[in-house]
Amino acid sequence: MIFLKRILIFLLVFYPLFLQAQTGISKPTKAQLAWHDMEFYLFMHFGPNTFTDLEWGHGNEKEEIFNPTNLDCEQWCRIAKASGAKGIIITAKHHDGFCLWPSKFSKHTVRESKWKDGKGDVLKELSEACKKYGLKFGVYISPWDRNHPDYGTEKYNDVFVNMMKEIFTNYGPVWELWWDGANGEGPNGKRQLYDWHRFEQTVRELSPSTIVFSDIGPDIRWVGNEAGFAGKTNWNTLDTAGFTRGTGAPPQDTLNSGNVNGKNWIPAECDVSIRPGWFYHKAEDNKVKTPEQLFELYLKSVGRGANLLLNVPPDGRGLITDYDSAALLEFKKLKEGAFKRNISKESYEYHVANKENRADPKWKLNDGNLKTFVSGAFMGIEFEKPQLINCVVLRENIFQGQNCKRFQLTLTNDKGQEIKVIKGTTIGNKLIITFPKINISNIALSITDQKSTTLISEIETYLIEEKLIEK
Ligand code: FUL
Repeated sequence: MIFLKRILIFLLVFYPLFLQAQTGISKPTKAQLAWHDMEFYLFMHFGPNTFTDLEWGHGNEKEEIFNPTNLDCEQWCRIAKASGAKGIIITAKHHDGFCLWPSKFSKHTVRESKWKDGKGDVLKELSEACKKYGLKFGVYISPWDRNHPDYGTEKYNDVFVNMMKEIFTNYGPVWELWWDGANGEGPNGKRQLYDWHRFEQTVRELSPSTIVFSDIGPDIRWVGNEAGFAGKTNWNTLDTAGFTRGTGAPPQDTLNSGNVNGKNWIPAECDVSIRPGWFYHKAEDNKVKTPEQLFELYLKSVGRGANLLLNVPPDGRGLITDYDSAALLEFKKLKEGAFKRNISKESYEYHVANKENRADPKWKLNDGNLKTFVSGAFMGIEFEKPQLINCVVLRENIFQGQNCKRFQLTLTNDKGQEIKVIKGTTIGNKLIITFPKINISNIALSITDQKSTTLISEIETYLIEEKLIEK
C-alpha cells in the first residue's frame, strides 16, 4: 500500500514536469533561479553627486570634489547584513562618467581625485568587504556618460566594453550588472548608439553567471516605476521583440506585469530609494522611509514575486547615516517578527485530486513533496484547532516555468462555513496576501486557471501585527 502511494506521488509530481519539458514554456536558468532566492538587497548611489548635492552630475565636475573623509565599505556591509539584505550593488559609474575605480579607459576617476592621494579604489574595497561578509557584489555601470570624450562615437563602445572587462577581471565575481536605461547627450552634444549585442556578448564570455539587468533584460527587467512595487499580476515572462532599452522599452504597465505568454524569462526587480533621492542629500535626513513603509515595500515587491533593490546612499563621509541604518534594522525586526511562526506547520496539510474525494491523504507539513494541480484539484491546511490569521504566503515552484493564472483561497471556520474567499491571479516565486485577522479552521487553495500544471511548494499562514497589513 505504502509502495503504491509512493508510486502515485511520484507520478503526480514528475509526469506534469515531463509534459512541461516537452512544451515551449519559458523557464528560468540556474542563475536566474538563484537570483529569485536573493529577494532583498541594497543599492548604493555614491560618487561626485554625493558631494555636489546633485542627482545627475553634469560630467564636468572637478575630480577633487570626490573626497570621502571616512569611507568604510565594511560598515556598509555590516548594515546590509543586519538588515537582512543579501548583496550590494554600487554605482561604479553614474551618468556623470566618474569611475569609482581607477579605470585605464577614463581620466575622470578616483585616481584623479584627492581621496587617498589618488590611490583609493571603491570597487576593490567594496568587493573585498562583500566577500568578507558573505554578501553578493553587484555593479551599476551607466552606459550614458556625460564626461567621456569618446561618447557619441563608435570608440565609446570599446571604452564601455573595456570598462566591463576591467570590472570582471579585477573585482569579480560580479553577481549582478546594472545597465541603466537613461540615455542623454554626451559632452559633445551627441547621443550614443550602443552596441548592446557586443556588450551582452562580453558579459556572457567573461562572466556567464552574472545576472544582467536593464529595462528588458536579458536576465531581469525594470519593474516600470521607481516607487518599488510590482504588479499585482506579475509574470516573470516578457516579450522583448521590437523593443529596445531606454525610450524604446515596453510601456511601464507591461514592465510592471510582464506578459502572460512572454517568450523570455525576464523577472522584475523593484528599485526604490530609502530617501526621496538616489544620492545622499543632507536635507533628506528626516525623509528616510519608516520601517513600516519599508515593510510595505517588501510586501509590494518580494510579496508579489519580484525582488527588492533598496537604495541606501552613503554620505560625504562614505558612511551610511544613523537615520538610514536605524530604519533598516527596525525593518528587519518587523520582517522577522511577522514571519517567525508559520502556523501551517502546526497543522495538517491535505491534497485532494477532486472535490468529491475528501478521504484524502493528510501529511504533516514539510513532507518534501511538490503539490501539482490537475483541474478541479485543491490542497489546503487543516488546523487542529481554530487559528487567528491575517497573512497567507503562497509559493509556486517556478523551476519549470510560472503557470498559475488564477487561484482561489477559501477560508472556513470549524463548522465548515466559508468565512472568506480570496481570488488572485499570478503566484510566482512568492505571493504574500494580508487581510484583517480572522479565526479559521481550514484553508483551501484551488487553481482555477493555469498555463500548464502549477506546482505549489508552500501555503504558509501567519498572524502579523495589524499595522503591517497592506494598505
Ligand atoms: C535612473 C537614473 O537616472 C537615476 O539617477 C538612478 O540611477 C536610477 C536607479 O536609475 O535611470
